[in-house]
Amino acid sequence: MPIERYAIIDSTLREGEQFSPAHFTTEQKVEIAQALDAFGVEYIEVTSPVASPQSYEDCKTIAALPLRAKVLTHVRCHMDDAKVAVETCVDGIDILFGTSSQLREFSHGKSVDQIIDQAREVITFIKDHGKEVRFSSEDSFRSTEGDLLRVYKAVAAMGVDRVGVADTVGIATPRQCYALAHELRRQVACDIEFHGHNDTGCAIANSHSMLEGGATHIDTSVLGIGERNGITPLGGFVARMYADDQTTVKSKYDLTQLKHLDEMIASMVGIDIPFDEFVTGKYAFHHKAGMHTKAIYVNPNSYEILDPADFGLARTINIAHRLTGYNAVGKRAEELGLQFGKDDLREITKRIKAMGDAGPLSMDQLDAVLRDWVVA
Ligand code: HCA
Ligand code: CU
Repeated sequence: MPIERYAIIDSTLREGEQFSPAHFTTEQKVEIAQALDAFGVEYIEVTSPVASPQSYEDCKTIAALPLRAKVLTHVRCHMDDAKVAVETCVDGIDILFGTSSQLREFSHGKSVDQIIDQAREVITFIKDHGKEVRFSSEDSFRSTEGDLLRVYKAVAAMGVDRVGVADTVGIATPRQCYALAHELRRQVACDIEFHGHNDTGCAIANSHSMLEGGATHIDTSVLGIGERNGITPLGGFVARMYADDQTTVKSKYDLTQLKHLDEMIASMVGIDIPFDEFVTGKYAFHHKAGMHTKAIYVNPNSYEILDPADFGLARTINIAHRLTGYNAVGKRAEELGLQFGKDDLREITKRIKAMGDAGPLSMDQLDAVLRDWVVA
């Protein structure tokens, strides 16, 4: 069954700022917010206004931009923070409290009842100011399920718009995510958000499993940037959802903006787009082995579940190497306006493979073999 109802909360301007080399100027933050809005994310989350004086100003600046996306800020579940957050004119406030035994013992030292009481005061205050409110439990997967559900049920009854599950340390598996979302879906009527770190490479799968279990909102960041190695990457998440149901994805988001977003963030934080980045990695649409290229010529869908054209990109068929095939070589000959019989083409392919065995080949070398064959 396709998942139709979901929204993206992009946190490049909050979690992404926690990426070690990230430092966005106000102008860059505005540019990022506008680019995310052009892509079509439903929400943009920005750094807490209490983080620093400039963060306060930037939060107000982003909240005042004419965007389709709703702007959220992210604060601790604390009245001091909530008071500043409502001053910034954001559409909603994401509040965070740790429920795991580690955080209860080593961080804030509060009992579950105290957490609920504190949450009540903060949630009531934010709602009285007419803002959307989400309550999230930091390090959800190392909290005992009983404590976690008690807190979620209590805040749901207080009228939060969303409860948030946070895999703060990237420890969760897709099965655990599905199970928790499924249970939560039975226990609360409000929306359910998931924020997943990628320490063991499960962030996209976990996000997808949460949606399958009944979650409604997924946190992402461009290229996945965030604390440590980051969270669910926007491009990878969108690729996953496209593979499920491309009609919905194409109607929600302008996929042709993805490359620009990835390039912009990579350049702002001073990194290259990783070679294996979803959709925008340099080789994401390269085809090489003869068996693959043969089928791709007939029907690209045979080895592509993402159509590069939908992302404003093009495929590359790499034929100059020893794994090449007769069909690919024939296609190249056609492109060069050269005609060969089957036997000749087989011989030419053999020659190319032998040359490829000796070392890497260039397209020019391959073309030269084809051209010289006519002369010979
Ligand atoms: C952190 C906070 C957070 C918050 C997630 C959320 C996390 O930096 O520890 O509000 O849902 O990963 O828990 O990013
Ligand atoms: Cu996080």
